[in-house]
Amino acid sequence: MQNLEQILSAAQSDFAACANIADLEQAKAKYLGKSGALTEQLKGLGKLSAEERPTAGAAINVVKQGVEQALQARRDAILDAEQAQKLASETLDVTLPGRGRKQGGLHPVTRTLARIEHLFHSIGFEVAEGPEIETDFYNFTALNIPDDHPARAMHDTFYVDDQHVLRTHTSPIQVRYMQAHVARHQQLETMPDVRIIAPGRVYRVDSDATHSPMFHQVEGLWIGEAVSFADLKGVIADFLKNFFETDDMQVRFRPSFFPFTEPSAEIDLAFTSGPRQGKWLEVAGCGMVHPNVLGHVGIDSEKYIGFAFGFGVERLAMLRYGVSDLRLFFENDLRFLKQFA
Ligand code: 2NL
Repeated sequence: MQNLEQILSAAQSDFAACANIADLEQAKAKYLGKSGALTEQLKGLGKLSAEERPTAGAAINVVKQGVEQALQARRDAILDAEQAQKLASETLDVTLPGRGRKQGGLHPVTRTLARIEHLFHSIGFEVAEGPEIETDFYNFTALNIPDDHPARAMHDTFYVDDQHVLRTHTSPIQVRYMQAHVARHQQLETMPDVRIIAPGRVYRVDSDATHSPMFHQVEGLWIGEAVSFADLKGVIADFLKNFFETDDMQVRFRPSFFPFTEPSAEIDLAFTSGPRQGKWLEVAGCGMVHPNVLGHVGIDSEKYIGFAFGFGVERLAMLRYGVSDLRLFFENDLRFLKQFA
């Protein structure tokens, strides 16, 4: 029979040599398992006489308790060490200063769009939207732009396929709106005015210091039974003075040509005070909607008349914020963009 003292000290040194719980469970089986050293000792009791048995049994139990104690102590030590290592590797220094909250901001073109929409909305214009991929009909034909017009040529227009283009202006939004408006009110004797602006991205094959292949436009449209060029002048002058926050401004309408308006004009403004005083700046195009355009959407041009205009949003943003290069809007340099946040 193996010496009980030896079993205890062997167990203690075996347990001490275990570095993790799995090893420890293996070592435990050597002593307390089904054929472990102590289990064998207990089995051996049967061979002893009735007088010897109690003393021997008690001695085995003392050692068994010692082994279990050593096992639990080692188990606790291993778990403590694992916990300590985990804490050390996941150190969190709660005394570090906070990183702060980074505040985002709106792009200057987005801010300008919002400002334009707000101002027109305040005088009763609805904001309309439409697809950026348009059909040839909505982008050109409905706008009285003939098949051989240079704007249709490959070098100006991004073609998606034979019949689809990336819209070159936001006019198709207005064409779609007028069609739907006519359909909505066709059973009525007289239809309500169309009074909308059409903001959005537009695309042209053009890229240099003053042209970007994608830019933004806001077009506007007012159709009714007696909408005149005088109304156009009033709406535009009022808008420009509010947009630039000054009454010190002259606005002039310079004769021009567009296929979709007749007569047509370029809109120029000049500040009459401040550093930019006296210099005429071109800001938009406009005119009375061409009868052929009204005809394409089923509006009787003998009964209804109105005006349309188109602004370049980047152009307005450059003038309002004093930005000298269009490309700054598209490079996304945060040093530039942060100035508008
Ligand atoms: C420009 C010129 C303009 C329009 C846009 C328009 C829209 C419809 C009917 C008639 Cl649905 N006209 N839009 C009219 C005149 C000028 O924009 O140079 N914009 C930057």
